[in-house]
Amino acid sequence: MSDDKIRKLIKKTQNKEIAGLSQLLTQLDRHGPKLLTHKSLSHPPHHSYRIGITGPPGAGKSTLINQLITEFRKNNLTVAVIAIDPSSPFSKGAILGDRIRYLQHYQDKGVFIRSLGSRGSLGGLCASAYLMLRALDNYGFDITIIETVGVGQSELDIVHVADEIAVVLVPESGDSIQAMKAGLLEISDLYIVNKSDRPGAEGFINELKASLELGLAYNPELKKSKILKTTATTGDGALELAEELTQRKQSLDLEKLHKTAPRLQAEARALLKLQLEQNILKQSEKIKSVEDLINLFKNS
Ligand SMILES: Nc1nc2c(ncn2[C@@H]2O[C@H](COP(=O)(O)OP(=O)(O)OP(=O)(O)O)[C@@H](O)[C@H]2O)c(=O)[nH]1
Ligand SMILES: [Mg+2]
Repeated sequence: MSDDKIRKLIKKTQNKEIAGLSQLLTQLDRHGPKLLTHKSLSHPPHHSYRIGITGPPGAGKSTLINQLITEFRKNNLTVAVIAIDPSSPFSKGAILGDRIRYLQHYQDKGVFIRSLGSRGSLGGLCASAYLMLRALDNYGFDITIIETVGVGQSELDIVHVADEIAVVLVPESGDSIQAMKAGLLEISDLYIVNKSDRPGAEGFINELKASLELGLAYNPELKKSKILKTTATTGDGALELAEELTQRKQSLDLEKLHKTAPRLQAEARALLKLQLEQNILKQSEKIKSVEDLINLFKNS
């Protein structure tokens, strides 16, 4: 696609045409980081408040995000959601499940929802996610929510993308210990104890508080994070969560934050990995015989 056509898509996106945004995302997926030469993509005109929602599988992240969207929309804030699915055989089901979960918002022009596979990203967030964030900033969403499954070190790149990170936990035995192991406690700005309709919620919150205090005693550099209680299925606690997040936004300089070196470096890593993977694929496809294979490495 010519530069001129890309410029037109960017213009459409900035005019808040969803069709333009969708086409721009397709082009970003096709042409990748090359398109960063377009000034609107390298220096977006707007900076969306990026909220990372992470936590163990099945903690209720998507259900909670659905409720959060409702709360933000009441205040006329526009919301984009990027749900990053780990590339498991189940992820297709998860995407379908999310479609159903978010159904009530699909007709709403102020809401944009996309699921992304984390496939091919060698851990960490994929290149598409970073490019998508730049496109969303051109559209001018007030808020972008990024859902990731916090299952291990490889997912912790969320820390270089989100302005605020909420870790969702549930009152099931060992969950806080699991979170600690996965490194979630180090990155969390806010804890959400979801499924608080379940027995043991209060006990779990006390346990979590104790773990956090213990963690702080060992490492005073850890953030002092607030704990909020929600029941995503009924929406209990969603208003308080939305208010807390909106309030935190006030003190942030989003543009400055989005341009800090660690953020740009994480983006560079993802984009470089993508290029490398494409290169590997291109070279490997040329191999048709053992001789080709030998020749490939003769000079290395
Ligand atoms: N009892 C109860 N169930 C809940 C609550 N929140 C979510 N659930 C249920 O928990 C299940 C998982 O919810 P999801 O929102 O898909 O969880 P998730 O964290 O997005 O899951 P993955 O994206 O697959 O990691 C669903 O069956 C929800 O209906 C809650 O507050 N209470
Ligand atoms: Mg989910």
